[in-house]
Amino acid sequence: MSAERDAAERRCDRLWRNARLLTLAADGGEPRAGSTDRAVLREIDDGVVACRDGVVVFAGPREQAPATLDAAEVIDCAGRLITPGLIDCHTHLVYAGNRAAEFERRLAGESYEAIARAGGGIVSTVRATREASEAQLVAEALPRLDALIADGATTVEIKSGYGLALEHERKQLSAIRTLGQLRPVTLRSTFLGAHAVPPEFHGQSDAYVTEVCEVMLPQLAREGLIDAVDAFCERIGFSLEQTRRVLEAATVHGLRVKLHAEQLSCSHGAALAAEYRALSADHLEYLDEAGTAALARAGTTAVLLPGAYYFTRETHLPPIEQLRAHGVRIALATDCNPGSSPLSSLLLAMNMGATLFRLTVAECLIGVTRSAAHALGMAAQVGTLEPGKACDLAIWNATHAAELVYPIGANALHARVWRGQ
Ligand code: DI6
Ligand code: FE
Repeated sequence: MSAERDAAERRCDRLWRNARLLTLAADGGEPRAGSTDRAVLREIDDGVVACRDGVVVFAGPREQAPATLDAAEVIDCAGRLITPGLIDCHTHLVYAGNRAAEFERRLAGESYEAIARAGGGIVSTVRATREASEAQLVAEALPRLDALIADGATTVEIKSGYGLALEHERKQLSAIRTLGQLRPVTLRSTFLGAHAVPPEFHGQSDAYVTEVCEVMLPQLAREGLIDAVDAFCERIGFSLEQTRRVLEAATVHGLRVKLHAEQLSCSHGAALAAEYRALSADHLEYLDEAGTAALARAGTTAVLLPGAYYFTRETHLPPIEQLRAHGVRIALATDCNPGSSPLSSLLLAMNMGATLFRLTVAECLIGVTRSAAHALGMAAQVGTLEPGKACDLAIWNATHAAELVYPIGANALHARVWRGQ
């Protein structure tokens, strides 16, 4: 190959210079390792990021950049902070209607669980979602997705679970695929057929689980609409045995699993999730030590959802110290949904993670990037600024990570880059 041609091929599409980088590269270690946030976040004062074909080819200190590094477009960041694009690894943002009336009932004293038992809650959103067309679902979801994008999200997971019948689950999952074509963002769809028992199966939850496992899951998997499978293991959701059937069916179809576990009670879902090598176990307010140890052994990520904790006025904290002590990877997400967490800001989720759960700044930032990527099985593609990963960046009007976490309702995003654009 001629030197000229070699140089042309090496030329990058775009290069960001004069930036403070938080690469979050995994060799910085986990935030609980006792080192400073600066070391854990792999902070670089005078950094450069270079991108070719949507992929990072260099991210590091200017003085270590190859002398030949050159790009068609060079962007001066004027000292701004660059982090990996943010990842929301747990949302239910495709649904119709809202639950403002239920919110008012809760203000008057009814609990989230009592309303669900009385036929409200998730099932009321199921009614509205079944009545909506796919186009309506897309139109209602877009402002929520746009809000996440506006504060730096470049990857978002979205669950089904408000259709609870083949055609309606398909409509929700297909709306997720459509959203991914409408916006510059990477979307992952999770099938949550076992979210609640639909009215037509009232009193026959086992029969509904059979429908989920033997009809809905196989068919929707064949149609290529499912990236992972989730279930709500809870006394108002599905029992441990029913949940096991769902995780088993997913595994048989070659799909990775996630689980809503120990949100309202210790139902031992986390240990079950670990048994199925789940990507994540989510919520975890009532997680016990045996469940924590199981997550650690399985390498399952703990996804904490402070928006739901806040909005349902939960008072039982997830066992943060125990998760740290066992070395469980911690991610943070919005849980964006109409009933327990009408939150569409990862910046606010980080602030709540710090104020409500006492997570450190590094834990919060890693929680919405590197660990969130693990929770989606995407750690090889996104979540840190390293060569070979997608060039998904968030560029902030800020100089230190804490400036992203401490404000309430402010958005310091200067620019967002998805796949180099
Ligand atoms: N746990 C939650 O917090 C959401 N789903 C779940 O399993 C709530 C969904 C809703 O209330 O609509
Ligand atoms: Fe959820």
